[in-house]
Amino acid sequence: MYEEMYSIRMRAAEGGPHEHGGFHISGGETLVPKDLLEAAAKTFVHKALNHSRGDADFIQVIIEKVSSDHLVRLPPLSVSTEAVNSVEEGRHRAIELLQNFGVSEMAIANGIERLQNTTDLRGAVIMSAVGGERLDDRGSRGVRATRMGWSQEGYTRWSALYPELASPRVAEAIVLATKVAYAPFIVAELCWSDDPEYVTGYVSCREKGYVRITHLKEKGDFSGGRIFYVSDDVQLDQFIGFLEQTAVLLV
Ligand code: WAQ
Ligand code: MG
Repeated sequence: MYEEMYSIRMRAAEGGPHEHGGFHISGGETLVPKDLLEAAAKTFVHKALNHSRGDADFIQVIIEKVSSDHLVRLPPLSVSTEAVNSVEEGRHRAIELLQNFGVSEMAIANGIERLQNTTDLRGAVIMSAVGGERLDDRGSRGVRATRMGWSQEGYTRWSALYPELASPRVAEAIVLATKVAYAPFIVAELCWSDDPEYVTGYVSCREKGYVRITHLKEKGDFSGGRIFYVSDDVQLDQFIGFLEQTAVLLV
């Protein structure tokens, strides 16, 4: 049978915990077997303490065992990269792609505007892919997908296929985008990092895969986040329950 897996997640803030007004610095989550748990915790603490968004003074790491009967195994989304020369061109491309993925013009405009004007979002904003209104009530906490990671074999295979992409940042983003793409009611996702030095973002959906766009914001900009576009028949408790509770391993 499969090994027991552990979910590990981290969040870090400066100026106290997020819920007491601390500024969001960094977060992360993965799913690992017991023998890799200590190394994963160390990696997350290192990530929190060495971050371009600031100097964390609150770091929380939570570890939970995941029952292996509840583990869903998924293949990673296919990856492509669109090289663009400016933020304007990148956003234009994001708009075209998201329209093609089934998101309305209004919802795309609202999503981009939301990310552009947000510098302190910990999770994702859930937005109607039709009307473009925000559907969750989580404020700057947002909705975080958790309990997901790579299997060791899966990551080895994937990183051999895409050696130029094999960084922790891209690997984590592929896990997240893949889990989200398999959620019930999802239409598409839009993301760019809130880290000021990282300007590549992506749009994704199950059918068309993970499409990287090399400029979605200017260097030095602290704005960023994620928009999960959902269909209008969404049952939010089911959608959020999948993101937070269902354990997903990429193979
Ligand atoms: N669930 C939901 N939203 C999340 C999660 C999560 N587990 N983790 C992060 N977010 C949201 C949150 O609003 C963050 O502020 C925002 O996403 C950005 O997170 O080259 O580095 O970890 O292919 O800064 C994408 C492109 C990089 C990678 C994304 O995001 C590539 C990135 P960050
Ligand atoms: Mg970040």
